[in-house]
Amino acid sequence: MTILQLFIDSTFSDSESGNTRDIEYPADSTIHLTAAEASSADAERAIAAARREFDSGQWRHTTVAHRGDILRKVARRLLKDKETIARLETFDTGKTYAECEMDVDDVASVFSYYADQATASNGRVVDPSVPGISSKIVTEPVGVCVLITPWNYPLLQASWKVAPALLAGNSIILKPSELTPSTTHYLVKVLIEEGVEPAAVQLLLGAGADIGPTLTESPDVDMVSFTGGLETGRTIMKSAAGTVKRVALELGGKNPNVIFADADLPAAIDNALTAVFLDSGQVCSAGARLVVEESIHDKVVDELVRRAREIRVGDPFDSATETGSLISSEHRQKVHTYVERAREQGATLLCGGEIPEGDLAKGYFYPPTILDRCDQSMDCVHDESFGPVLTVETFSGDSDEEREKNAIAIANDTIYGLAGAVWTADASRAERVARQLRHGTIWINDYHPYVPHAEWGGMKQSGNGRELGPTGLAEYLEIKHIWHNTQPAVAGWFANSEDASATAGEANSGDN
Ligand code: TXE
Repeated sequence: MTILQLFIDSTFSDSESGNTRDIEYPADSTIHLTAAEASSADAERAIAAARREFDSGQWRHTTVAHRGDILRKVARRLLKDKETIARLETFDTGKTYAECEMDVDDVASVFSYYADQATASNGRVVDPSVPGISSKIVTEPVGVCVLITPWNYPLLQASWKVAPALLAGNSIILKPSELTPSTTHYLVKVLIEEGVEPAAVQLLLGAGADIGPTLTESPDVDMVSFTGGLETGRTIMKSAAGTVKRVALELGGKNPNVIFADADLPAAIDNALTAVFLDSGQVCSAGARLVVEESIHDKVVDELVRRAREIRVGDPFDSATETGSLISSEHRQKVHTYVERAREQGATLLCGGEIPEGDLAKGYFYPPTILDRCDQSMDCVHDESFGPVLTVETFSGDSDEEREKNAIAIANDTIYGLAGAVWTADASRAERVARQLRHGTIWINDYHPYVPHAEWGGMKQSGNGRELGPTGLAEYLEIKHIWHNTQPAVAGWFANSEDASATAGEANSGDN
């Protein structure tokens, strides 16, 4: 069986301890791969190698155009290897092969987008209006960047960090989820083969909790960019505080999908299904909270239930399958516990909510589940269950203004702030609501699309910083102001400055 190795100091190797981890195919719980399990000693070696490369190596001194060219080659190569990569991703995640193929397209677009950014100038000249002064703002790479990614979109999440970090000239240490190492390992090989300086890339595999503190506390690491759960994000932020390193966090969401009575209902209902059940709900921006106007509740919910029951859950490689399995037995249990607790707390289960038996019993499948008559007192409404579970809340009011105000209040009633949507035929209401929702991405009459050109990230406890777009590159750049006095002169601030000037004058004439 293949053993995936770490990549440290330009060499693929086992971990120092020799420890390994078996990787499951979540759709049938068989082991399909073994991966090296990094220890703190491996993390120390990776940090030292990355530091050495950044302080005295070549990558940061190559031209940005050169680095952009390499990113473009990486994009082309990923598309060429799409089938292989999509298979690896399916085996690691249990999501459908069709979705994994689309993910590779998205990953290639991210590399292409940042390749294009190589021509965008980040510097600027400042005119301080002082004779003899040249003043300019330049950008430089941040340094050694630790990039920690989760299991739901393994390669895509990696690409959002790797492409801008490398374009900026940083040294990177990649740490994918211990559950889904394959495609990130593949990416590292592609990066090296397509021309990235090997010393600028380190790959650590294994559990984050074990090597995390070594990475996040190290004074030799300048930045941590993390995508994952809220609790882990809090831990990382605290442990990075000791060295005041730059931290970028994307910590998921509890995203409201608001439907007003005047919306195009067939479109709203169809998209509400994709919003929450795509990739079995294991999506940070999943529209897991339906916030629907009371007057259309029955119509919308009846249709959602009918359609949810028809969603084909099963073999990820079968082209008829619409959604695959959850990532692990542990995660499925977590999702199921949220559903059971919601029922105890008063929610009405309309469909799903049972761990499947029969053909699906070998894998970690969970059916599309809808919980009606929910409110904020229920754990499944305020916590991220991260599974195929839709909670339904309603809003009403005596006037248009009151209904709008109530919908906004419910949609904002969460500690998270990643994404949300509003469905209405009234364009001015759509704009008003969109501006008042405290979430980093708002879709109007749509759900889920994103483009690499547009920033992605969260408000409130969904994190800080932004990925994608120009801001996604700025995260990996330091800004430096260079003030150049081309006619240096005595400043004359302190009392003996005239003497200093005279002394300097004498010295100068002596020289002559
Ligand atoms: O994530 P973790 P888990 C949410 C979702 C899910 C919950 C927990 O609600 O149920 O998080 O999932 C590494 N220092 N999201 O436990 O632990 C870990 O190895 C440094 C939302 O799988 O956050 C992996 O590489 N790193 C999310 C990465 O962190 C540490 C996507 C994410 O794992 C670490 C996935 C530590 N102390 C889950 N502990 C999103 N925002 O899209 C763990 N890691």
